[in-house]
Amino acid sequence: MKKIMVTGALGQIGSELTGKLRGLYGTDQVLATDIRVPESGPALDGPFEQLDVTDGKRMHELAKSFGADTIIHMAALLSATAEKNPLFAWNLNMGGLVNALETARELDLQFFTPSSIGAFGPSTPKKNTPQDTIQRPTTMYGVNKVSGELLCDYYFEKFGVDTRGVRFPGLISYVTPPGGGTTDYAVDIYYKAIEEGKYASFIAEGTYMDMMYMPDALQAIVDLMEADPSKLTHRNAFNVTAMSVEPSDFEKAIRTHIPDFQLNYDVDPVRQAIAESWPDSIDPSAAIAEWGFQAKYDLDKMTADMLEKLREKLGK
Ligand code: VAH
Repeated sequence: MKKIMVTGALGQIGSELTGKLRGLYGTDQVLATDIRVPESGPALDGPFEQLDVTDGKRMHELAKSFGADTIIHMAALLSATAEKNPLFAWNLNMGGLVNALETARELDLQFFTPSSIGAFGPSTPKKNTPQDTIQRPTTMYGVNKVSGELLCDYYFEKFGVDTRGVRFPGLISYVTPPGGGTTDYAVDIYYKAIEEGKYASFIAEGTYMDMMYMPDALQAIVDLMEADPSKLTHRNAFNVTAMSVEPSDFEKAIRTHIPDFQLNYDVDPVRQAIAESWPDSIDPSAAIAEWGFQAKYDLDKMTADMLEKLREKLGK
């Protein structure tokens, strides 16, 4: 991985991943692309091109002219947004993925795209969900993720494309507010704790989901992509997680910094139903064994860092 093209580089993961990759491999070694064109911001600190990932021809041309040896495909609609417009989500999520896989095949690129705990469904074992288990998701996002996992394995087996991926849990970050996710309550809660001292969660108390702090997610992508391929039994996609938490766990952690913080509930039935269809906790042992996955942030360490960084960002 030396010359990397990133799609979805203005998204929640892509925006921070671009900066991390440029720090590791060199600013001019990372081409950031997104359908939006920023007027300013870190994406413009290095090569940037506008790209709609449903335009396969342009994607191929950009990767070729940049001289990429790797494509990291991050552009996709998240779970709640996808449920509002499922056919559009299918066309964007799957059309973009096929274009990225075809670009990787045609130009012999290493390939990464994330799957998600959303790739599991109600019939999946909910606790300590195994790496290999039943996957019958009940959301369009989940259907996209399972289809994507299978397609990425197919491109590895059939065409020898070096595809790799992880099943991300909910990701928490202070840089780019997420949009359209079911786990976004876990980001919103920190902003509102600082701004208002209270938060009404759209996910019900007692609803466990896996979560991870963004620095651990970014390191997982780099570690997997740099891993010795002979050690990989799995490829698409490894379970990774740092914690299994529910809203009141965040309340307790935030109160150690903001004692008067109040958590209330205003449950969104759509996102609650999505959350209830996902595992409570997943088993990351394959990622640990095959490429040394290791999360460094637990809930308390993440909370301290999130609140510190958000206070700086919000000027509070
Ligand atoms: C979502 N943040 O909520 C994403 C993620 C596991 C959740 O896929 O849709």
